[in-house]
Amino acid sequence: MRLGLDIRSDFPVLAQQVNGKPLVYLDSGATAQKPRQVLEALDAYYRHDNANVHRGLHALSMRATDAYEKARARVARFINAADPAEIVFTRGTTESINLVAQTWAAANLAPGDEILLTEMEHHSNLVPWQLVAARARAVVRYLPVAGADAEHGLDLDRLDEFLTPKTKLFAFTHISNTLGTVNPVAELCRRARAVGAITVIDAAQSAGHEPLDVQAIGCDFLAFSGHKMCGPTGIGALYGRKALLDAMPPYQGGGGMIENVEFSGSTFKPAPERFEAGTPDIAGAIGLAAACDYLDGIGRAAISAHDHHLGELARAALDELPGIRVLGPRAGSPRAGMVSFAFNNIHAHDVITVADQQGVALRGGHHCNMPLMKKLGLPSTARASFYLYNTEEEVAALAAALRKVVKFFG
Ligand code: 7TS
Repeated sequence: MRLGLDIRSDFPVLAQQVNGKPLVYLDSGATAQKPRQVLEALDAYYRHDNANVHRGLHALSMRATDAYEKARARVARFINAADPAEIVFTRGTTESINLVAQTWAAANLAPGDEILLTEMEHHSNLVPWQLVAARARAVVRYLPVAGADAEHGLDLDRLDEFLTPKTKLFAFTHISNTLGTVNPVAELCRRARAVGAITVIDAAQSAGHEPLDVQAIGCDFLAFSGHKMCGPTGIGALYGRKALLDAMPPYQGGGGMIENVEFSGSTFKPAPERFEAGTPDIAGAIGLAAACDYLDGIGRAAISAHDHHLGELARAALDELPGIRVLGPRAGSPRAGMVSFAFNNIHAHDVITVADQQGVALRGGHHCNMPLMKKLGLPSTARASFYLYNTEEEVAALAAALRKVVKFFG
């Protein structure tokens, strides 16, 4: 199976015109489109099996419970977790990271302890740590991104300066949603282990794009969102090593997470139920499992190669344009399937509006990376992000749309 054109018929939303032009959807970094296999799984669940889980003994409830727990096992397999109980269903990356911050970090941080992040973190892997650090009087430090004209990778030469025995937790993104940088996650986990720090990987941009094996990577926690990997919105997962999850206090209280409740107090189930208070997103979990099946049916190594190829092509095409600054790794260095760029004297919002008139969907703004954008001296950038359904022709359409931008404003 060839990616790009050959699989576009799986994605009904792509077969439309926008502003009189064929839709060129280059915003999968924000959210990915959904194949009919995922839409059908959602529809079938609601049509035939809808019931609450873990509660009823009737046939539909048992079917729903079985499908929900099978979805957990499917997600575990997707990232090669040793045990399905290491998968907590959440609303997505943001909630997964907040869960670790509110539970593991709150219970384990003492005044003066350090949390290490990097300068390329999305706000959802930054603000939760600031909140918990303020409460615990812990210190947040940031591993720098190498200077503006360098490769836009992490400054690994300085890692020893930042990752020390004071570091209790090191949280970092696998792929930067602004720069497209791919970080060496296994190496970062190994270095963190050497100083006794817990690791949290933000896999929002990588889970649906790269082969992921949490055991080989050696992380303690890993967070991702279903909607960025062809699954539904409102569902995601937190992977956590079982021993760590079982030692963490609950996140939210409610039905489904308790063992026994007295007026005087309650006891809690082990992980993962302990962290899933209330009725979960049952359909979402089933849809996420269908997305895992879909992506693994194609193969994430093939998806990754396809994305990277389009990212490289886009970078080369953009480099030809006058007055443009392209962020991220230089040609030849690992680059995920996305390119952020800024024109001198043309605001990103104008770029996106003109591109939209050509049917090309881009994202613009600070990409929830405000501190990084300030460091780079840019108020905003435009970003094209690619996925398995995009084609080389769409890279050409992007370049053509941007030539129009330059002509119009230049
Ligand atoms: N981490 C990274 C690296 C991300 O790119 C995003 C979302 C998140 C965390 C948060 O994921 P959520 O599903 O919990 O919202 N990034 C983007 C983006 O680049 N454009 O829109 C959302």
